Amino acid sequence: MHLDFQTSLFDDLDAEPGLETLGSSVQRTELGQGAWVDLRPGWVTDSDALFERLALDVPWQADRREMYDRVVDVPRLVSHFGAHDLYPDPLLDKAQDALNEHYGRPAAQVFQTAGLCFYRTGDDSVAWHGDRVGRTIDQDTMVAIVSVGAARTLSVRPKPGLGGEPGATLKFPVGHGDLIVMGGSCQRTHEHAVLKTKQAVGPRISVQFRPVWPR
Ligand SMILES: O=C(O)CCC(=O)C(=O)O
Repeated sequence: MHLDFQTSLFDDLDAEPGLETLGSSVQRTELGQGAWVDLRPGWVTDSDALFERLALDVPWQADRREMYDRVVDVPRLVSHFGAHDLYPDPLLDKAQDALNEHYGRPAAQVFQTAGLCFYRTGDDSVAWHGDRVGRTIDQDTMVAIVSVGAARTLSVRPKPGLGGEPGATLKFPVGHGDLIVMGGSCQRTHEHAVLKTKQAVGPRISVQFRPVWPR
């Protein structure tokens, strides 16, 4: 698939991306009902270079999905790497290892898959949802998301009917190497979205690390 994006928006694309520490630089926000969000701004260094590598090297797919009585385009490009797949960039292996070490995951819950989304413009989005990894098991779990490229807002709110302040939406602008981790009951009690925006925004790629869960 040909991707048209302006590399001139970014600088130092020959730099080698790396990872800062996690530790005490991770800031936790409690959401209530046992849900929380951790934020580690700027976790990936030289993240524009990682953006470019992923944009060019990942086998992006334009999916279509049944919605009511129609089949519609999924408004973003996607790619998925399962537990036995080779990740498209060695930095993703390093990031996954660092996350597993930092969060000390039990064997059944180690991060071992990566789902990637490419939001080309403000028209690309993902609607309100809780991830299946949390909906199909009644245990707490974690989804860790690394964002590169331009910042987009990841919104998180309590699920309708599950208590919490109606309209209590928290907004996390994530891009440029930021890490956000949704944990605890977050996938069961809350939902999240990257909503469309009319603002002129650059392209963003997100990498979501998840455990393997029973279907
Ligand atoms: O791009 C993101 O940060 C969120 C992606 C997401 O929620 C999903 O793919 O389920």
